[in-house]
Amino acid sequence: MPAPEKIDYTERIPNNVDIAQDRRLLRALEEWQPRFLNWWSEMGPEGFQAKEAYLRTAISVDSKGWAHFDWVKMPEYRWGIFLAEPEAGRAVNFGAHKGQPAWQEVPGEYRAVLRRLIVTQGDTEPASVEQQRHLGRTCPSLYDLRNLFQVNVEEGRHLWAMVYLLHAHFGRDGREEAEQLLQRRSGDRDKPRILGAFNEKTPDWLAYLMFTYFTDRDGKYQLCSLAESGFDPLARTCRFMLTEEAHHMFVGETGIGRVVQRTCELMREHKTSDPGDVRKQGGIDLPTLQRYLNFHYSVSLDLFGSEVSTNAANFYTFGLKGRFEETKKADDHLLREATYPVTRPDGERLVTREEPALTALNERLRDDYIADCQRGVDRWNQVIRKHGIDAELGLPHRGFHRAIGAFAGVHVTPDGRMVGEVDWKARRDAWLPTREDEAYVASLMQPVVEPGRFANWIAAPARGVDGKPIEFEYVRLA
Ligand code: BYC
Repeated sequence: MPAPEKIDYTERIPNNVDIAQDRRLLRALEEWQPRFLNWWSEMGPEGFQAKEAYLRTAISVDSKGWAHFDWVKMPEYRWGIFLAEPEAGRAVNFGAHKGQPAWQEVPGEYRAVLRRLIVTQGDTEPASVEQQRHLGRTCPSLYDLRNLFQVNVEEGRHLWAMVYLLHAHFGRDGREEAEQLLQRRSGDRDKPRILGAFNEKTPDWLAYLMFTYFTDRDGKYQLCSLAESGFDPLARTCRFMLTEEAHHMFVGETGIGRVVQRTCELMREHKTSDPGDVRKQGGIDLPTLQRYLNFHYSVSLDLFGSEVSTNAANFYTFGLKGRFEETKKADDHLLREATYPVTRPDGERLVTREEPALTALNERLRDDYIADCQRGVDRWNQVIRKHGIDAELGLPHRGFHRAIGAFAGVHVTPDGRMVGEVDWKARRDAWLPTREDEAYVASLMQPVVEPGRFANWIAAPARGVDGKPIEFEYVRLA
């Protein structure tokens, strides 16, 4: 039997949970595997399945060097099942079962709720691969192409992570849900993905970089909350997924940073602050960047659910989904008496009121997320300042362009004023990407595949991957 932190690659399905011991589970997963591969060949990166990419694979789940880099054709990537090491004596750390030993099996009374949470999480993973499948054809460099493929194979692995839980712990229902995860399609009218942002298009690389910054960051906060779960297999799965998620957000933060840098270089070189001039030079002007940011941030805010949610209160009280850094918080971890401030529209105004902390848990997580988003924006603004340019990017108000929760159906400006339909329509194009912006950005999406070269609209990264030079041939296209 392998040491728990080691991953066994001699198995058909690499894993560190000794699935071979459970014949039924092994058989179920081995039946699902070819269906996953069919889905991957149909919906995974278009046009690159036979190419070798320099990708990282997990070899061990301990903190020291879990990654191994090698040349891989994506369909041969060793997708598998990796859970973080078990924590001896782990307990349920919050909610009504606080203090009881963490569950190794699904508590019968929470079966349906837990399944729903796992399915919702699982559904986002293949969705993002579907959204990004066409991007390879317009990559700004081989470095970026490689990072895209790394993100895609890891989202595929995250699907495996949730499918393992469904198969191992939810019997026949779980197997049916695992099948449905391969049947739904991002943006499909009849069989859409579950959450809003995962049915939006990712039409170009700017949208993709915004997605990896803002939407993958929702992933981080949701996974952190699920990593606190009293259902131990879910907690351990999410803890390992978070190590992979960090790379996706790195791609977004440094990617947008490089776009900002290139824009500033063009502005300086051509002594201009006129967006039209930046476009003439083939760059992405700051107002367009701000509009893309506004869109991706607002659809990602929606992913946290309603401000006041009894679902969220139940997830917490049942011990299934905690707060961000639950165990670091110094309170009773029950939240029966506590309150939390929530801002919502009330008539013509936005009003902040104390709400029961339990029902305000989605909003609290959204607040943690907003503070984290701001940190990256601050870093992008430093790049702008370093170029001596008097401009700033900013996060719009939380109520801006929302479709879920209390702000759905009202209009809030980026600076947080409630306005009517007429004002909204008159200003919409200043705040959200227009058809014309999208057409312009699309016109920039010409593939650059010569090692070490980058499209004109994005700067080179500070360093390459795995200590390799920037001009390394990260994907072998020949
Ligand atoms: N779109 O009480 P409410 C990631 C539904 S991203 C459509 O407001 P609740 C990744 C909701 O399902 C992280 N529907 O919300 C990133 C509910 O329906 P039911 C993904 C929505 O339940 C990049 C109803 O509205 N993980 O990993 O407290 C690349 C009322 O719900 C939306 C998770 O989301 C929406 N935006 O919270 C790859 C974690 N929002 O049940 C991957 C698991 C709400 O009444 N999911 N609804 O039919 C959850 O924790 C919760 O389901 C949510 C919603 C936070 C999403």
